[in-house]
Amino acid sequence: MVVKRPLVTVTVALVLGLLAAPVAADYKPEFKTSIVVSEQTPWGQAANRFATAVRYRTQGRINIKNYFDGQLFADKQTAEFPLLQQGVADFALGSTINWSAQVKELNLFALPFMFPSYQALDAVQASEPGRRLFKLIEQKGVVPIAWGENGFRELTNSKRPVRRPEDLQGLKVRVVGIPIFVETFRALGANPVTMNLGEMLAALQQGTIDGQENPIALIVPYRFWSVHKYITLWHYAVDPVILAVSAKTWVSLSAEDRTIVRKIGEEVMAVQKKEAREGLEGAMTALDILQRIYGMEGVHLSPGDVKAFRDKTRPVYTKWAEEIGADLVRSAETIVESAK
Ligand code: X2X
Repeated sequence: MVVKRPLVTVTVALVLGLLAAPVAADYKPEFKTSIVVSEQTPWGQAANRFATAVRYRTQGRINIKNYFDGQLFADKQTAEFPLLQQGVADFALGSTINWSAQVKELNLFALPFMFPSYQALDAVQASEPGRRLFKLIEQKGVVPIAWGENGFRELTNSKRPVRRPEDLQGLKVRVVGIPIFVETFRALGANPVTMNLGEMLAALQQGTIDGQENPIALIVPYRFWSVHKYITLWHYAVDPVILAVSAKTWVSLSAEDRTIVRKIGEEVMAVQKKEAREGLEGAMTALDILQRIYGMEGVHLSPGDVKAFRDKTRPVYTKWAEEIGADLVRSAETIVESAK
């Protein structure tokens, strides 16, 4: 009898374990992924790869449908994160800008002129600040899987080449509706207007705004070149993308499926990051294409030019470093310094 008891316990546990693991029939027929941008962007393509690979590797147990162009949140991009918290969206490939409305520490990436290079960004994401940000997201009911990228945000406009803060004077520039961007553009003398992406695309066609700021990777799919002749390469903010899953969805998956999803997510986002940087390192072929094929005029800033923008926006940086958390910002600054 004494010998048999552990065996019985193991058997019961096994049976319970098997019963507890969800099987295909337990899952809902459709898992939703939220994406603010269109299918033609590097994020959009990554979302398609993720959905296809997850469906294939789970033998159809997890059937993901992608909702592009902010369909799940009706273009109100700062409302994407709550959808993940509620489980209305199961997954998202979301911009840290849009999620900073709920996770204020994500404003780290929007601090003006904080990140000088991809190396500095990668180093911050891979070490303590990056891990802390993932933990903060997780504490809010969303499980981050991997970092991806929209890119360094550059300025385009229809009026004139922008090389100095004075050139921005009075320019009506669309920004995403987060306070740090509004304050940064005001500090530079521009006239920032907040709009969601869909509204901005309409406004660009109607000519009601003079400028906008987005990474080069979005300029071709969104045809910004057809309305804005000038682009200033100033890397004033960076825009990581995070692939994440609602904690509600996560706990509903079997351990086996969670492992599959995590692995595919990491693989897909590593490729996505590479693609988002394609043609942007070294020789800047992406800019060549914008200039030669699409007729844009690029303004490269010298270190002295960047300093003028940096100096003007310093009060915004200082204020937001406090909001984000002095410790987190200091830790990121130290890593940036040594990774430059
Ligand atoms: O709305 C934008 O500018 C975009 C697509 O870059 C973001 O979602 C932050």
